[in-house]
Amino acid sequence: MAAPSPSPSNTETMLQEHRSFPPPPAFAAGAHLSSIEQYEALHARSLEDPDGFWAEVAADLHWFRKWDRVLRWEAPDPVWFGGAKTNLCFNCLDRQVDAGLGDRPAILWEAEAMGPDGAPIVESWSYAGLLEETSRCANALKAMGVKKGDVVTIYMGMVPQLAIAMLACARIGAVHSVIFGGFSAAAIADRVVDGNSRFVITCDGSYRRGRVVPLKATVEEALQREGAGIVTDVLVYRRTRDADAPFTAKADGGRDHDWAELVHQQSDDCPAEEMDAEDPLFILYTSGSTGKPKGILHTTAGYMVWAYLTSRLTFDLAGHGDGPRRAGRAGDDRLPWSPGPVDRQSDAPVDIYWCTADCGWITGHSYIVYGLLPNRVPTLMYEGAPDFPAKDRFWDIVERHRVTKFYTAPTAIRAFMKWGDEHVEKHDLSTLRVLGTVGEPINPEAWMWYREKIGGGTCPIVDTWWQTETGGHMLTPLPGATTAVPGSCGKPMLGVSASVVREDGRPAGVNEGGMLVIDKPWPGMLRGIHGDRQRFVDTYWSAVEGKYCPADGARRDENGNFWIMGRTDDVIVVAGHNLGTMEVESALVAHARVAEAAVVGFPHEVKGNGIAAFVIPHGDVPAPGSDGEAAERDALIAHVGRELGPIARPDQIRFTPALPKTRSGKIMRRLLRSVAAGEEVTSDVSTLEDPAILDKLLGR
Ligand code: 6R9
Repeated sequence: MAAPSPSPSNTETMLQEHRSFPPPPAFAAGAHLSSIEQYEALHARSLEDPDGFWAEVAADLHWFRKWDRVLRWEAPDPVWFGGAKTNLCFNCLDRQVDAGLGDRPAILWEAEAMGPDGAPIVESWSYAGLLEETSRCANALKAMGVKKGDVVTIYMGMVPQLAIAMLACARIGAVHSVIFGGFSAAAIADRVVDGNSRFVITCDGSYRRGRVVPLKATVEEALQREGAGIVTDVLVYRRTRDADAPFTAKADGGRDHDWAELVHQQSDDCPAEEMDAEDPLFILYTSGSTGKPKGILHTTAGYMVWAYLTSRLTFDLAGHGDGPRRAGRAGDDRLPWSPGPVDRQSDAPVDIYWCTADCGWITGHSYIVYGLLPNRVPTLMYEGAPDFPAKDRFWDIVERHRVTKFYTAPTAIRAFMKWGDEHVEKHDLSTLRVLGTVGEPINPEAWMWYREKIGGGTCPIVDTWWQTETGGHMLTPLPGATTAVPGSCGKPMLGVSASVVREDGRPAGVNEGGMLVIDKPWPGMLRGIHGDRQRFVDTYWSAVEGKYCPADGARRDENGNFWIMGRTDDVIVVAGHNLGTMEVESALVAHARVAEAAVVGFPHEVKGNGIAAFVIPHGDVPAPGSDGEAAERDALIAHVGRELGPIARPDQIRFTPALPKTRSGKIMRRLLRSVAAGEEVTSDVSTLEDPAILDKLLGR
């Protein structure tokens, strides 16, 4: 692995970021964690006494049987809450119904299209309503032959039935494998084969910018592929009622079942399976890597506790029946965020939480469904695109639903910036209290825009660093306790010990770039790559003995804040100096003319590597070969030189109307590297959101 080697120049060329934003005092006063001292004390305790700490956290949730031992650790295989029996679906739904909160809103859903009267189509699902439909769906799965431990593939649009399908699997101990509804037939087939999955839940179609995406037809195509014929049963939720969607009923010799028939003829009584703590919960395939997809495995109890706690702290959540905050409770030695017994009469405000991710990604698993429902916080699901029917759709949703906590990706924020402030200014966003970002480094300019334009200049921003593999937040500001710095993902979550090391595994100095490693086990950690033990060990556990290596470059500053420098393979070594692609991108985006930038290295005769920047300008792309283009290029090169030092001056600048992104919003750097190097593009472009972008980049 090409880790950024220690080099003083690394620090010299770092973008200097001096702005910092402590929690607003009024916010901190009412927060679960309200000072840096409190965070530090709890963080120290969580590492010194993990057994005691996690036992207290876990006590907020329901267990059929308590654990014998909190943690048994033999790297890389932890046993968390060994001996315990629990069920995540039970903790999401039954627990709330049993506490008398069954009628409260659990999932709020908004369709992409407006209704015939021009008004938005909204559904509010209560805990009781969800429990009923989930139990029916779980019984339908059983009727199809699904047993505990079977892998069920889910390929759906963002409809409530997607969350219901996930919860139904968790209820009966089936292992779901959710595939993003924008993926191809080949991607489905690969995952079905790798997971040996004989069951699929899908929709006839989904809506995207008013058009129907033919999900069922894509599933059919996938099942024709080699090996994928193992699928015996497909449950189809008819969302679009598209007559073209292929459907051959099982009874007629096909595989298909209609949700409206099979699910709705089931009983709504389906007791939750008592799962062992380490029973598999789900597999989620990570995208972006070449070769065979990696099926990341998460298990029941640890993931549940981790999703619950990280949601609660990062977003400072207040749920139904929580009652007053700790500040209002005298003589109480529970952990400060613990809601304690349900207070049904409580009139304390409840959050309305919205994460704009898709359930096909880990962010949707942990921060739409599994972290929010056990916190009893209404979680909003939106079906469609951010610019449909107009570019203010998100802000319209925030205003109408009175959203208090909002979580999105930097790439979306940069798009909003580019679309113009007028779409934001039309709406009252004053209900917002915490803003989050995830998925890639956020450049300080976008961070400041997010804070000013969306957060009214007051909302704390949480830049959360984590991965599919980590199950939940690992490094993040905590909105009431830590001072946020634009571009930094803050400090380790409670229970997380993180450090930056040199290639030989020894600790890096302050502000010295190196490899990020996680030193100790945490409850939400991956338990393996499905069916590939060796790859699991090689990928994550071999760089530094006994430590988890996420393959991200990072540095830690003098205040203990972490800065992600991009994947370790994104670091460019230019004439012996390490440059994070992120630093150069941030410098470019700080220029008034630049909306978005992506930077990669390319082989350079003299410097080893040169820097190539792909730039989306505000307004028009300058005409290729024109004097105007040359002048703009020179201006940007000089600007980066001023910001970061001469070593960071890009060797190539290419103006482009768009960047190649995966459907999860990550820039496809290997493709840009090929373009910059003037090579033929041989990398797989099947996961690109818009394959036509490649032609634009190549001037075709
Ligand atoms: C949750 C998610 C993981 C990779 C990760 C890192 C990048 C995620 C980030 C971030 C900088 C952040 N990443 N969050 N980089 N700052 N706040 O995105 O999971 O799809 O598995 O991607 O994304 O490089 O290693 P996943």
